[in-house]
Amino acid sequence: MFRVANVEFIPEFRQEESLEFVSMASKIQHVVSNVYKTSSVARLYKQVVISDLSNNDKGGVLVHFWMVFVVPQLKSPAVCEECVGAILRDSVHTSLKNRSSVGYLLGLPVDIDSILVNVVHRSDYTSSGAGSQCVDKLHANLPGASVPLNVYSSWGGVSCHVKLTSVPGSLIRLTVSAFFIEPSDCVSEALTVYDALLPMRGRILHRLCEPVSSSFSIVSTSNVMLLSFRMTNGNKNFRGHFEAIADEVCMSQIETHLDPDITGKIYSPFHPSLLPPQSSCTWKFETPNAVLGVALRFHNYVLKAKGLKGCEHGWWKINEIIFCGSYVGHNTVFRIDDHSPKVEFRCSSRHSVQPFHASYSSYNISQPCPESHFLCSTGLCVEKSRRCDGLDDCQDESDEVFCSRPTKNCDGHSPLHPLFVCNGETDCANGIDEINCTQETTCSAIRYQCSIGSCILKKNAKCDGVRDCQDSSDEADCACGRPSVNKVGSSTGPERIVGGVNSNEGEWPWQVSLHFNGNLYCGASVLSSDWLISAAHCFSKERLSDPRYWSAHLGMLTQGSAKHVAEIRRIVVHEYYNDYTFDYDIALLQLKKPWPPSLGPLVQPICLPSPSHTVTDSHRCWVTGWGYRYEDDKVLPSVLQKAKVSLLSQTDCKKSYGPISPRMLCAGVPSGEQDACRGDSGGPLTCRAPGGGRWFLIGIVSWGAGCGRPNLPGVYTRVNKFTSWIYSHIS
Ligand code: 4AZ
Repeated sequence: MFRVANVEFIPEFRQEESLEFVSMASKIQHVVSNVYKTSSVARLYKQVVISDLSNNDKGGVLVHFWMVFVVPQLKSPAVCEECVGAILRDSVHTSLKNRSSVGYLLGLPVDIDSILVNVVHRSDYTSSGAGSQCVDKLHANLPGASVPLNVYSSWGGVSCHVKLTSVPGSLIRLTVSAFFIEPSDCVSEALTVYDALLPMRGRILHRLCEPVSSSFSIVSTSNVMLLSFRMTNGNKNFRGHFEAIADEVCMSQIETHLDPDITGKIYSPFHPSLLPPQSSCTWKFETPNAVLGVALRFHNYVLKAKGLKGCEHGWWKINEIIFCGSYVGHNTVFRIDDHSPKVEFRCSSRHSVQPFHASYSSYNISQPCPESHFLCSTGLCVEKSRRCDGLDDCQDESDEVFCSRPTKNCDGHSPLHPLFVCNGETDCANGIDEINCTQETTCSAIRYQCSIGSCILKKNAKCDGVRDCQDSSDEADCACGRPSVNKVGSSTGPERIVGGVNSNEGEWPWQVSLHFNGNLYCGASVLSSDWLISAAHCFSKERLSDPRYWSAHLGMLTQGSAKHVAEIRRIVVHEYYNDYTFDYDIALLQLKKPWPPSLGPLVQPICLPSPSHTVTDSHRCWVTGWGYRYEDDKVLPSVLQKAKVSLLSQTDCKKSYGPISPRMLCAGVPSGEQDACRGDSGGPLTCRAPGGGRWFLIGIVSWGAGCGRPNLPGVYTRVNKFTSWIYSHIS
């Protein structure tokens, strides 16, 4: 698109059929055509179509157009996005004298700064152009007046484009009240919202591929928006509305109260709408006196000092120091030890992101937490008595690291440390740590919760072959984690991989090899007949998130000999996954079709641990995969490798890597000899209780410093932190 200056916008320009549109469009078409027909890509250029004329508050007319280039594969570098844009830009003759950005493009006054050329998928432009099944244009004339917008698939709409415009200077807020579709690959059923009038790839505000039942809204960065609907036949529909809204200047002066219990709130721009791709805010705080600072309590967001990498979810400048924001699944408190700080927030992301808010209050700089409280790294204050009690009160385990090993009070005079209670291992010679384990007790993260809601002390009650819950729920859904072949430990091949050996057929029936474009890319594990679990980082880049490129090889020992190859319907990446820190590195994959039950012995789900599941020293843990055997290996093994590893405490893991999140778990051996490596990512770390218990998925291969290095263990996603997230998607 570009802006033509010195032309007055008239409402007729909104109608493609009007004489005014046709006359203006043909003039522009002629100019653009001439530019490309006399350019270096003349032979590849086919046509230009002016699709829309709109106006913004800069004056003149914004021209939205698409062009077709037919490009033999060999010549594709000549028609890159930047090159095609540069041809147009270079053809605009500007005069250095009048310092304006408007120049002349074959006589047409064009604003050179407004030129934007974006590559579009062929399938996207055909549906917006002549071949489209429905194109609708809606205009919001009055700020604040809501325009209803409903789309049904019985329109026959396999693909429908709805173009929204609003008065110049305003923005568009789209509210999605409900969207009923079949969750799938994000291609056949999806709503893509563009920050443009054409489906420009670089201008996607938001993409909806899952059904929506609670309302939310999206704000554009100008007065245009395009909705691209794809719905298959059936009872699919969209309900919502849009309106023109005024741009927001997010800036305020805030005086906090003397009483720290009196709070106020700050919000991300356009809250509770999603945060638009380019946004900024400035808050200037003032506390009643110099001994009071400002505390910001976020609901699911955290500020951390900026590291070497950039900031993914917001950039904060607080009294000239830079912090990065990211989303987390818990509260955090950020304290600024200054009585009049200036807090600047800036976000420039590719898409709209989740909104955030924080409550602010004064706090006593010399004593952030009340008497007898401990200050967590998350900024929360917890009672000192909760330090080293085995429970993650701080939400980041900062109250549970660097604890001395608890003493065993086996004499029965003082309470036993929760670590020893009912963990399946006799820690006290008199056995008192393992008695009355099925008695009902108050619930907490370290206790097993039965389906009826009551909790018992036995940590690993799930699928252990003993009915512990009154409702027997601990022994339901236990067709998992029991391979028919059980020869773990026997070596059937030469020592190789990072300290691994060849596995046996049927030994790891939940192991999956995930292939991207036909090549091994990651591992995964079978959770059920149609769900797999893997690591989010396997799918984090644009093409990697498209399920159509992936296939899952099940029941396989040697590459190429899978018992079953499955296609993927959809990929669910955790919403808090952080590409910089690898926090929340977990993803679920739904298969297009369930694998046949006849694969039974060679394909089988792994058991999911309950949140209270605890791995003790007597458990045996193995990591498996077809990844590299040395850090700088060049060839992948063809036979599935297995390596025995031990779990490290969070304290020891931090000694190697510094800050790691509670969602991470380290495993390895001190020498480093046994480890996971590139290609193993997403695959399982499974552990089993002694005495023929079932295998549980304890970790997902995530990251590490190199492979097989001493004192640098492999880092895994801690699966029992995600039990309810997993069930919320797969059941
Ligand atoms: C990787 O690049 C990777 N040594 C996986 C695991 C480890 C290192 C790297 C752990 O996928």
